[in-house]
Order: sequence, then C-alpha cells, then structure tokens
Amino acid sequence: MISRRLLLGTGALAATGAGFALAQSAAEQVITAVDVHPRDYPTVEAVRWMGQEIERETAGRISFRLYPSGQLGSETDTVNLARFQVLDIARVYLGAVNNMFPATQPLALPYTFRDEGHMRRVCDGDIGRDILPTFERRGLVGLAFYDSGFRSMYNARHPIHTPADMRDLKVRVPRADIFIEMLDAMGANATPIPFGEVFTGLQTHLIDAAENNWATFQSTRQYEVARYWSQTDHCGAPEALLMSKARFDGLSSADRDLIRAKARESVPIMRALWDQKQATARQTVLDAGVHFNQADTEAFRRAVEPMKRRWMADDAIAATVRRIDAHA
Ligand code: BDP
Repeated sequence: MISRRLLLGTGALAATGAGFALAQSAAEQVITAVDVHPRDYPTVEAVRWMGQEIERETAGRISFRLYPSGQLGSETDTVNLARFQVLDIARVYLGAVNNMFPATQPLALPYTFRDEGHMRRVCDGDIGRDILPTFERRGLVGLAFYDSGFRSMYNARHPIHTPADMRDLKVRVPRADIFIEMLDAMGANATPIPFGEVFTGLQTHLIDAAENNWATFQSTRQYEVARYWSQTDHCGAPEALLMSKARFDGLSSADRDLIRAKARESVPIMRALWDQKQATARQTVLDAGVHFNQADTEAFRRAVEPMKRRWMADDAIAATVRRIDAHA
C-alpha cells in the first residue's frame, strides 16, 4: 500500500505527477524502478531487460515501469522511498548509501579492489553474498551488484598528477562520509552535492572538479565543462540494485524467486553493456579533446592510507577488507 501521506510528502513525486501513476501501479502488479541515469545507460538497460523477462515469464501479470534520469529524486531520496514502499526498485551507487548500510563500507573505501575482475569476483562470491542480505535490516532487499568501473578525477583547471595538485580544488563528492574523508585526505575541499547538480556546478564554477567513471563523465556531458581527466582509479565501489522489502515480501514465493533469479541473470547482461559503454565513452571523451593524464596512483594511495586505517579501526570493516585482499 502506498499511503497518501508518503506520496504527498515526496516533492519529487508530486512535481512529476508520477505519484498518481505509482499509486495505480501497485494494484496492477507494476514494479516501479528508478535510476539517476538516462534510459540508454547500462544499469537502466539491465533493469529493463529484467522487467521484460519477468513480464514474459508471468504472461504480463507482472511488468516493470522505469523512471530513469533521476525523475524521482536523488539516490538518498529514492532509497528511502523504496524503504517505505512508495516505489519498488532503486538502482543506486553504493558509495551514496554506505552511511546507512555499514556492511557496504569496505567496498567503498579507496583502493580496495585490484582491478575490475577482482571487484566482480568479490561481488559474485561469498563476500557479496554476505553483504546483500544486510540491506534487509533497513527495509530493502539487496538483489544484485552492478558494475561501476573505477572512479578518477576530472576538473576544469589543470592536470592532476599528485595530491599536491588537488590543493584548494572544490571537488564534488556523493553525500557519504567515506567520500568526504577520502577527498579531504587527498588535499581537496570535498563538496557533497547531488548528482543531478554536478554539470551546472562545474559550469558555474560552484565546484572545480568531480570524480566518477568514464561512462558517467560522458553520459552527463560533464566532459564539456571539465576538460582535464586524471586517472587516479581511487574507488571501485559497485552499484546496488535494491528492492522495497515490504513490496518484495508481499509477493508470492514463486514471484520472489523469479525476481531474484532475473536480477542475478541481469548481472552478466549489465556487464557486457558496461564493457562496451566504458570503451565508447572513453573514446568519445578523448575525441572531444579532453586532456588525459595518468596520475601517480601510489601517491594517492599513500595520501588516503591514514583515513583508510581510521575506518579499519572498526573490526567488522577491517575483517571484510582483509577478506577482499585475500580474495583471488
Ligand atoms: C555514478 C553512479 C550513480 C551515482 C553517481 C554519483 O552510477 O549512481 O549517482 O555516480 O557520483 O557512477 O553520484
């Protein structure tokens, strides 16, 4: 059930008029899914694939309705909307939700993964399987991890080689303590602002820099206003596909199994799309004349070491980081 109070309380829903559609959809077994990315982004396409499969398997009894491009608000908003069953599925960046879900913090710490293969194996293996159920403590079902590549630095001023080049740069970060501390440790001035405001922030010089992966840098067109990409590869946190636990628990056990199975199957679909998107995004950006440089990643790793050690004073975080290190 979607309460009127919750719907009215969410400005984004009221503003788009989507609240009414969502209220209707509950009765019709329509599963609503949101994403901040546009409709052709790999995460959105993977969820669309999942919805089509479920619709086919249930002969149309259950279908998905997608709300891409951040239509229903920021990731912090949509996670809460899903917890209270105002919407059903939120695909969000793990970096943005780890204040609320401490078990995910080790995945968002800097330089946790050796490479993309390592990240995928960790998420697919027992570490990923241990973390996903922890979303249930706060009203969500963790369905899957998706790829997000590695994040690097981009800015409108100059190439960044070492943390010394970050001094006084206002760098936008997702609203999460790990990110704020990470960028501060690198010598920057970490500025948490919502994803949807980064382009304008760079354009109007409210911020000087941001950090993200190639696919996002390209699809948001931020490369048009930040002309220096410096490869730091500082964070390999994945994306998370989360479902409202209340909605999930209200489904039959066969439907629950189907949703879990299709979410799992959507992971390799997403990854194939991701590999393609990452390569084409990088090429598009370089062709558009963005200056590329390889940063001194060892210097960045050293700069964040004390901050990482502080987080690892927590035994649970330290244990997971050690398991990740030891993972093939
Ligand atoms: C992108 C994630 C997206 C986040 C965004 C951010 O795919 O979910 O909202 O980063 O930095 O890579 O906020």
